[in-house]
This record gives sequence, C-alpha cells and structure tokens, in this order.
Amino acid sequence: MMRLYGNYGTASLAPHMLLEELGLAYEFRRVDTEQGEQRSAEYLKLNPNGRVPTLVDGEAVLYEAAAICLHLADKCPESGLLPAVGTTARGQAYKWLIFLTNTLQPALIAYFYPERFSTDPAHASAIKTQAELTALNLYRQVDADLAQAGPYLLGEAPCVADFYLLMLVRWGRWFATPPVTVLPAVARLVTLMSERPAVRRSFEQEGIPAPYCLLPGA
Ligand SMILES: N[C@@H](CCC(=O)N[C@@H](CS)C(=O)NCC(=O)O)C(=O)O
Repeated sequence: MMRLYGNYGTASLAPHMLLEELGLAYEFRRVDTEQGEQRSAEYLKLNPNGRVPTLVDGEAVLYEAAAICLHLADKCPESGLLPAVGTTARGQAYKWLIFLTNTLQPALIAYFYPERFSTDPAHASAIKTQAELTALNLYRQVDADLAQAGPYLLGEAPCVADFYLLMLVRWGRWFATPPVTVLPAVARLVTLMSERPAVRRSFEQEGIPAPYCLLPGA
C-alpha cells in the first residue's frame, strides 16, 4: 500500500485529494511540521529537503507535490485527470501544473516563510507584502483564463492541476484580500472542486472546515 507523508492543509493536500479521487489504497502518515518532524533523521532519509509531502510507493520514494500528483494520475489513465500523451490538452495540463508549482507556489512560499529570503530579519515584512501582491496577480491571471475558458483549467472537465489550484487558493485565505473574495472564476472552481466527494473526504480527514478557502468566521 502507498504511504503519503504530509501534514494537514499543507502541500500534501493535493496528493491527498488525488489519492481519494482515484480510489487508490494508501495510508496517510502525519509529519507534524509545526513540531519540526520534517527535520527528523528518519524523515530526512525519505526527503532530504525536509519538506512535506513524500510518497512511498513500493520501491519508489517521491517528493515534490506536483511530481506525486502526476505519478498518481499516471497510475489511473482511465480517470482522465491527465489527457492523452501528445495531445494539446496534455500540454495545457503540464503548463498549468508547472505554472502553479513553479510560479505561484514560490510566491506563496515567500509569503509563508519570508525570513528564508533574506539574511536580514528586518526584510521579512516587505518580502511578505511583495509576495502577497505577486501571488494575487498570479491568481488574477488564472481567474482571467478560467473566466474565458473554464470552469476548469482545461475547460469542461477537471484535470490534475485543478486539485493543485484548489490547494493553492486555500493558502491564499490568509491574505488581506483572499483570492476567492475578488476572483469569481477562481471562486467558482473552488466551489465545483470542493463539492467532489473525494475532496470532501480528504478535507474531513485533515480537519479542514468550510469555508474552505477563507479563514473560519470570515
Ligand atoms: N516544492 C515542495 C515544497 C513543499 C513545502 O514547502 N512544504 C511545506 C509545507 S506546505 C513544508 O514542508 N514546510 C516545512 C518547512 O519548510 O520546514 C513541494 O511542492 O512538494
């Protein structure tokens, strides 16, 4: 059985949602990142970056959330969460997933860990502010695309990148302007994705309450 190492609401959420969506047998092993368990010697043997998630699938040990998502979708081609190899739609799915993981996610990481981006602790607040502005512009770019060609990133049906986007939109709930409050097409995608039974199950397992992409009571 596969083992997903992760923590609630973190970068392990996208692989977790996909494991549920695809109906694959797995076990979720919590790594308490607030307590620093990601830096334990035992965990570093699996993921030398000291980050979650990590997936153990037989002999394979995979880190990087997007790679894990692709691997899971590849295991179930009949799910259609990745279009056929060589098609334009497959290329678009790669584009979106890599945009999310390589462009939007780094801005969010700078927002959550600003102290890692300067040797001077006094810079942290400015880095955080800029990271929020950058991320909001990127969410806006996604919103414009979804408004034109949605409701999902590839149009009529969800692909692996929509699960990833849901996860990253959730992270924006901490912003002064959470993306779902100003970006209607993004908010629609969040509604559609979070209505999926598999997504609900993973939210329940991680103790994620509604509203999923806003702070409680917002
Ligand atoms: N590029 C990695 C980033 C993973 C990442 O930053 N995970 C965060 C949680 S969202 C983490 O493990 N944080 C603990 C830490 O940085 O010490 C991925 O996408 O898997």
